Amino acid sequence: MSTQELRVGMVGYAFMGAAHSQAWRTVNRVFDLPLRASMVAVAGRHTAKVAAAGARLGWAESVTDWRELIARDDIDLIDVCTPGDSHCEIAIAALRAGKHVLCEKPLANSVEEARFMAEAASRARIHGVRAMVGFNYRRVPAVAFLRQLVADGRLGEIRHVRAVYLQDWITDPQFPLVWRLQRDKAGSGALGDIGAHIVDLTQYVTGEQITGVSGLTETFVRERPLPAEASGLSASTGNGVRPATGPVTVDDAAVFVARLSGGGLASYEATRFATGRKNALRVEVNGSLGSAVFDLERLNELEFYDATVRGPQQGFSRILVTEADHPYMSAWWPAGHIIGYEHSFTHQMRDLIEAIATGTDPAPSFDDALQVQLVLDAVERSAAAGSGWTPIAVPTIQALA
Ligand code: SOE
Repeated sequence: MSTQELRVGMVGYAFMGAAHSQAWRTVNRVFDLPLRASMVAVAGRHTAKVAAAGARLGWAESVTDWRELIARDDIDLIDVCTPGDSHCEIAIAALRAGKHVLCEKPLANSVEEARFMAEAASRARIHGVRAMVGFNYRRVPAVAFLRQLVADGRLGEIRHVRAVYLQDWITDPQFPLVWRLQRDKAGSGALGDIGAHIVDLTQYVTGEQITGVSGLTETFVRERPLPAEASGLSASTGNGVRPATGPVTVDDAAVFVARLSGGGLASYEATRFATGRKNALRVEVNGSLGSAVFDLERLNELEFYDATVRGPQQGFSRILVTEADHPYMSAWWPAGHIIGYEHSFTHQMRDLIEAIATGTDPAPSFDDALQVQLVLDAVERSAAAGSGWTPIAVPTIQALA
C-alpha cells in the first residue's frame, strides 16, 4: 500500500457524489495502487446539508464554496459531481490551478463549453495534469470484456449496434420541475443524461465512432409543478393553492439512427418515459462472426453468439463475467460471486489513480467526451431540422374505399 497520497476535493454530493464517495472510500482497500486517495473535502452550497453529507459520505471537511478547494494546496484532484451548468467553470478553474480533474458526464451543456474544457485539459496535460470523464459503464467488467471480444475479432465486421437506455422516473406529470428538466441547468434531457452513456459505451466497445445521425426528440409533458423550494409554497400547499408550474425545456426522449466509422448502422433510444423500466441499459452488437449483448440489469453476464460454432448446439451462450482473468474481477471475490452498479465507480477511480501515478492519460478523456457532445448536438440539430423526416399522408376515406 503506497503512503503517497492523492488528495481529493469533490464538488456536489447528490447521487453521483454519493457514488463517487463510495468509490474513493473503497478503491485503495480493494486495489493495490501506487497512490492512496484521501477524501479531504466536499463542497456544496448549503452549510448544514454539505456538512451532513460530508460526515455521512466520509469527507474530512465540508465547505460552501468550490473555489476554496481549488485554492488549497493540500488538494491534488477535483471531482466534479454537479449539474452540467457548472462543469465548465469548475473543471477549467481546477485544470488551470494544476489540479487533476474527474468530471461527471456529460462533459458539458454545449459543444462550445466542451471545446473550452478539452482545450484546457490539453494545455494542463503538458504539465502532467490529468483529466477524465465519468462514463462509468465502461468499467463494468462485462462491458470491458465485450470490448476485448470485439478487439480480438470474435464478432468480425460490426454490422449493427442497437442501444437503449430506458427510465421512467418522470412519467407522472406531477413530478416537479427539477434541474434535470431545465435546459439552462442540464443542457438537454434524456439525450444528454442517459443518451450520452450509450453513445460513449457503443463507441467504446466497438472502437468505432459515430459519423452521422438522424434523430427525433419529444417532450411529452411540457409543464410541471415547480419544486416546493422554488415555488415558495409549502410542499403540502396546505392552503389548497395550486403550486406554480414552469416549462420543461429539455427532451423527455430521444431516438436516433447513426452510421459507424466501420460502415455499420446503429440505433439508439434514450427515454425517461419507458414506463416500468427503471434503469434499463442494453447494448447489442451484431457482427459478421457473432453477436454479443450486455444488459445492465444482469451486469455480471454477457450473452455471446459465436457464428463460427456449427451444428445443433449453436446459440447464444451466457457468460458469467466473474472469473479472475475478466477485467477488474481479480480484485474482488472468487468466481461466481457477483458485483454491482457501484463497483463500476471503484474501477473508474482505480484506472484514474493508476493513470495519474504512471503519468499516462486516463480514458475517457475530455477529447473523447467532446466527441460525445458533438454527437448529442448533432442529434438535437437533426431533430430540430426534421432532416430526413418524410411524413406519411393520412389516407382519406375515399382513398380507402
Ligand atoms: C439519472 O438519469 C442518472 O442518475 C444518470 O445521471 C446517471 O448517469 C445514470 O448512470 C443513472 O441515472
